[in-house]
This record gives sequence, structure tokens and C-alpha cells, in this order.
Amino acid sequence: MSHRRLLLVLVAVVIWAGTGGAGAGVAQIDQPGKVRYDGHKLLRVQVASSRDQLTLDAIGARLWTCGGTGVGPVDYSVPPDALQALDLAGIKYAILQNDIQALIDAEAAHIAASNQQRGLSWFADYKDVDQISAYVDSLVAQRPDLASRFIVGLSLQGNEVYGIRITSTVGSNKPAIFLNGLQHAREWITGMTTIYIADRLVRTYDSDTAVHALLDHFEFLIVPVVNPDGYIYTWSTDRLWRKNRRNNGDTTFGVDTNRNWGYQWGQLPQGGSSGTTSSETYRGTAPFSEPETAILRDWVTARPQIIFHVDVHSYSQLVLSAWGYTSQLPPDAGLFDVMNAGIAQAILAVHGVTYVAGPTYTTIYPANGVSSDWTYGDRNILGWGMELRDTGQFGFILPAAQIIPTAEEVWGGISWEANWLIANALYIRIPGGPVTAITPDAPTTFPVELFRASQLPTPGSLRLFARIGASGMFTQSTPSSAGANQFTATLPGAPCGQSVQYYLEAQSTAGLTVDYPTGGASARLVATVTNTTSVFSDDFETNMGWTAGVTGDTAVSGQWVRADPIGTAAQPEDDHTPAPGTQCYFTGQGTVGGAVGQADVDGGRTTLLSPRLDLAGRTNPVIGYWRWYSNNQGSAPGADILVVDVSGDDGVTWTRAETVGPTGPGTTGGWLYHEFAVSSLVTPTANIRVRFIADDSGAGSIVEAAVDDFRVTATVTCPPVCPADWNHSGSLNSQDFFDFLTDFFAGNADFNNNGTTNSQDFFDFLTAFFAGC
Ligand code: 0X9
Ligand code: ZN
Repeated sequence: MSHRRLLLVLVAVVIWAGTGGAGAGVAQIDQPGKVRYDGHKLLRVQVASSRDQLTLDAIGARLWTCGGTGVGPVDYSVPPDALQALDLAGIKYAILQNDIQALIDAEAAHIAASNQQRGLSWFADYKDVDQISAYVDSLVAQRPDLASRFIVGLSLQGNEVYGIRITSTVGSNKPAIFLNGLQHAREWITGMTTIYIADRLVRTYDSDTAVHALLDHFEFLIVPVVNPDGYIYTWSTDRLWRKNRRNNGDTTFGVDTNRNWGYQWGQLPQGGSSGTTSSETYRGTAPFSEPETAILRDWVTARPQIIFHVDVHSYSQLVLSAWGYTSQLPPDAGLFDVMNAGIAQAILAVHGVTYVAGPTYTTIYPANGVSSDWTYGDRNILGWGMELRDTGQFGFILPAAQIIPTAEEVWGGISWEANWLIANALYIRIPGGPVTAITPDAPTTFPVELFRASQLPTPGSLRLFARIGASGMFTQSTPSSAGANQFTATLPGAPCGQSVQYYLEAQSTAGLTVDYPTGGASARLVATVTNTTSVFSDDFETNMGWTAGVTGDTAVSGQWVRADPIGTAAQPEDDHTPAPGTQCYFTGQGTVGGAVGQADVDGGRTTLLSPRLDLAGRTNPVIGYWRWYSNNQGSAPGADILVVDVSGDDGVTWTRAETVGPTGPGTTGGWLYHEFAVSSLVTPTANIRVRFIADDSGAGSIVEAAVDDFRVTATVTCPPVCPADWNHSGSLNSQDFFDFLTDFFAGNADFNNNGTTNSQDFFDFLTAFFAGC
């Protein structure tokens, strides 16, 4: 016996004795808190007298039969060595079970087996169209309370396009998530993956609380094989067949169903789809000319509860949002960015496999008539495409050993997204982060975004609620519109030393009210009014002494310039400064309509150097700026970085303030704000410099950077606030008294900030008022 085992037995003895257990009945344990019953027997005992009863008690027998009188046949468990004592006492018994521990072990093994492996052997190999269909039936048979089979319609050759609907009986009118695989016949992993997700939902509803919650909230609609004719053909004849099996009447076969959907069908035909029948991306004779797309169109249209769609493809490991038909960003670009990043991160977290996320057009290639452009553009569904493993080593012939890991990581992404949708039915976002510090006596504006997720926002419903100080009523205002989902909210001016409390609220068309932060008034945000003073502020509309290009720069094109930028997929079309501002610094001006790679940074680094900034003696100087960076276009995306450095000795030595990229947030374009406290990096001297370096040292990629609205602020101390100046007018007079009384009788005058308004607030206010503050 090891020391550890001995110790545990001793502990068990102590526990057993301490709980009144008889010494003779000590059961063995092999892990803390787990009692063992090796050799313990289950007996049916004829108890003839109270003397028999005493004997049983003495040997540590434990009663199993509930409600027994203590006389007649009663079931007991007894320790291994107890039978002799019973025999000696002449007590009659029958042995029901010889080893209770063996029973317990068998039960535990059974539970463990069914918990841990839910029999995933079906996923050990690729399955054909009939096997997938049969598996759908078996899932439905296992849990008819959760799953049902539905028919979307018939393919061109009359094969059934079917699906599985999975949801729990909890709730009603639930939003739906639609997943489909195998539009493209040879992308076998996509059928297995969508079925795996169905399997996971059906078979772990009882054991996995996360799955349970998802099925209580959503309806999952999964169509594993959109293109059965093509899929059958890949098993029978040509493993690498992509399209459906349309006879094009000219000796060629097949329409690419993922070019046949009727949103911007055939738009920008050069490259986005083909009119040539033999092409792999032949779009067909008309939108929805193919039964496979037409039946899905009708089926989706009849199900307005669908809010999210993923069209699953392989391969390349990509997460693809709208649009496929154009490089223009969609109205929900901000929402897609947030979800793209979350999905890719959740996928990565499962097996460490990287999926690159971004708009379809720029992340994979131009593609029009794709399913997700139609679900998003025509049906207002958040539509995605996804390309699964691998990145080309095996391509479409992905080894079967990768079925389960691939499906697991895709489930990681999809379930993350589903949970995100639950948490964000409507999604209010402050892109620059909540305002936490504002300058005295002047209104402060900040940008707000309002996105739809599982519900649509009611137009004009966004409100800002704000109040000065920690008590009193919140006053509401309507943020002004600043683009599709963008708004500008305005916090009221307040005296130095005060705080402004605020929250945002919006309604969905379905009647839901959402707050930011969640909890609204009770979770309000706080902006402290500090006497932040502007030390330096440059919107780049005029020349304030920056240097574009320094000795040691190696870039051969795309050097920093200050101008009104001409936009591409990689470079902003507009500067960040609100109108009438137009100019910013950016890396290389191209021509209108020029290619994405025109005048991007090539061949090395280009530096933008700030003028000398005098921060000597400043308290908590903060440098902030809006930046744009894109390295995800073209070939070899995600290879390059933008760095920002700060120097306290006029550029002799440099300290890194931030690195953007090579992958992750801020590498896919868009204006983003960043700030840093100077003192955390260098001593604020009279010779502070900042530099921005865009560096193209990775191969083949397109690198563009831009900077705007650069500013330096510092803190100065506020004069003490006068709390009895109840209306924050800056002077103490009878109006404060009346305003206080009004708030007091409305229950909104927590003068002493103790959480409630009561008579103590009244006395404290009076004291302060008559004391002159
Ligand atoms: O070309 C396609 O249709 C997709 N790539 S694939 O290699 N699987 O053929 C890309 C389009 C992605 N699909 C959607 N965005 N729906
Ligand atoms: Zn595909």
C-alpha cells in the first residue's frame, strides 16, 4: 500500500468513526470522498428477534429496505467478514449480491462510456448520400422530441434534398440558424461536418448544458447535402466533380449552384462567375435556374425566423462574410467584423488551427450569385460562407482522420456565434470604447454603433440617457445619425470634478429593449470630468510639422503622404476627421479606380515622424490617434505590421507603443482609435517624438496604413466641487434649494451617496448649503 493510499484509508476510518460508523463496517476508499464496498454483500435476512437486530447493528449491517419493521425478511448490506458472525448467531439469510463494489464499478463504467464517447465511430469515414440520409433518420429516431426530418424538395435528377430540424420543446417562435453543406459535390468534409453538428446537438442536449441552452433558444435547420446529384456522382464516377449534374445541351454538364443564387447574379461577370457552360463557376441560364437553389430559396423565404446562415465549403480555412459580388463593405460591416473575429478565434481555440476571416470578395475572391449574398442581401439574414480544412495539402481529399477535429472546430465557431447572438439580440457598440474622462463645461460627443443580430432595430429608437452626478433623473437625448449603423451621441457639459453618468438604449422591431451596458441605469457608465487639457491636436488638415520619410526607410513605393485619400479595399476613401475635414496621412496615393495594390507599401518600411512635442512637467500626458491598417488583401495576407514608437530624447532612442498585426484586430482596414499614457513608456520631456512605421517585409502582400486626428492631452487639477450647487450652475443660490427639494420629493436626492434618499440627505444638504458649500 502506498503512503497516499494508507493516508486515505486512515482518513476514511476517521471520517467513518466520526460519523458513527461501526469499526467492523469500515469501507475502503480509493479517492477522497469516494467510499468503496469491496466484498460487501447484499443479504436478504430473516430477522426473528430484537436480539438478531442487535447482532446486525453490531456487525455494521446497513438497512436497504425502506419502511421495514425490523422483523421478517429485510435487505441489508454487510461488510465482507460479517457472514461468520451471522452464522454463529443462527441468523438466516440469502446472499443477493456477492460484491457491491462490482455493481458500483459496472454502473460507473457504463455512465463513463456513454458520457465520454457518444459513439463517434460513424465519423471515422466519409459517408455517401444514403448513409447520411440514414444517419439523419437515426438521430430523429433517437430523439423525436428534439429532431425531425424535413424535405426541402427534389434535385434536378429527382433526389431528395432533406434536412434535420433540431430544437427543444422549451420556448416557441425561436430564431433559427441555417447550416448547409455540399453545394459543391467534392467538398466531402462539409457533409460530415454539418451532420456532426446535428449529432452533437441531438445527442448531447441532456449532458451538455451549453448545447441544452442553445436548443432552448434556437431552432437549428441543417441541410447536409444541397447537391445530391453531384455528390452521388463524386462517389460513382468523378471524385472531383463540383457542380450539379445539369445537362447543358452542349456536351457539357453542370451549373455551379453557388453562382446561381438570385442576388446580384452575374454581377461583374469578369471573374465572379462564368457564362461559359464548361466553366467550374458556370452560373446557369438565369438566377435560380437550378432546382437545388430554387427549392432552397422558397424554403428559406417561408422561414423568416432564420437569422443566421452558414454555407459550408472546403477548402482553405476561411470564414467569409458579405459581400462576394463586390468589394464594397456591407451595411453591417462592423457587425461582421466583430463576428468574424469571434468565430475565427473560437475555431482557433479548439485545435489551434487558423481560419482567416473577412469579406468573401477580398478574402477568397470575387464570387457573385453565392448563397450567402442572397440570404443576407435578399433575406436580411446574417449570411456566411466557410471554407474548412485544409489549406491544400490534401485539399478536397481531406484524410478521414481529420473529420472529427475539423467538425469539432467548426462547431466551436458556430456555437460561439450562436451564443454571441443570444447575448446580442441587438448590439450597441461604442467603437472607441466608453468615454471615461471628459473636459469641463463642454458637451462631449462620441460615436455609437447599433447593429442587428438576432433582431432588427426600430429606426430612431437609439437613446442616450445621461445625468450629472450620482443622483437625479437621467435626461434622454437622441444620438444623431452618422451613417447606416453609426450615430453620434452627446454627453452634457459638467463642472470640473463632477462626473457624468450615462447609458444607451434601443428597441428592436420585435419589442425588445436593450441597454448598453446591460442593466441600463443601474449599470451606467461614468465619465469623470477632469480638467484634461489639450496639449497638441492635429487633424492633418494643415501642415503642423510632421516628416514623411526618414533616413533608413527602405520602401520603394507607398511612402507616407498627407492628402485626401482615394479609397481601395485596403485604403480609406475618407479621412477620420468629421466634415469639412478631408485630409490625413496615409501610405501612397493611387488613382481613382486603381487596383488595390496600386501605391501600397512595397519593398520595406516607410516612417511618419511627429514634430517635437513638449510634455515636460505635464501630469499624465496621453497620446491618442485614429489609425487605419490593412494587410489582409492580395496574396500572402497577414504578413506585415504597423508599429508606433515614442521617444523621450528627440528620436535618439525609441520605445514601442503598439504593434498592429501581422494578424488579428486592426489588420483589415477601418478607422480605429488607440491611445497610450506617455509616462508608462518614457519620461515626459520637452523632446517627445512619435513615429508610425508601415513595414512591407512579408512577401507579396498589400500593405496600407493611415493616421488621423492625432492629439496629446494632459490632466490638470480641478478646483473643489461644491456639492450643494445642486443644479451644477457654478454658483450657490436659492434655485439649488428648490431643485434639491424637487428631487428630494421625487426620491432622487441621494446627497450623501449612500444609495438611498432619506432625511439624512436633507440634513446633509442643508448643512452644506448654509455652510456655503
Ligand atoms: O467559389 C466558391 O463558391 C467558394 N469557394 S469553393 O472553393 N468552396 O468553391 C467561395 C464562396 C464562398 N461561399 C459563400 N460566401 N457563400
Ligand atoms: Zn465550395
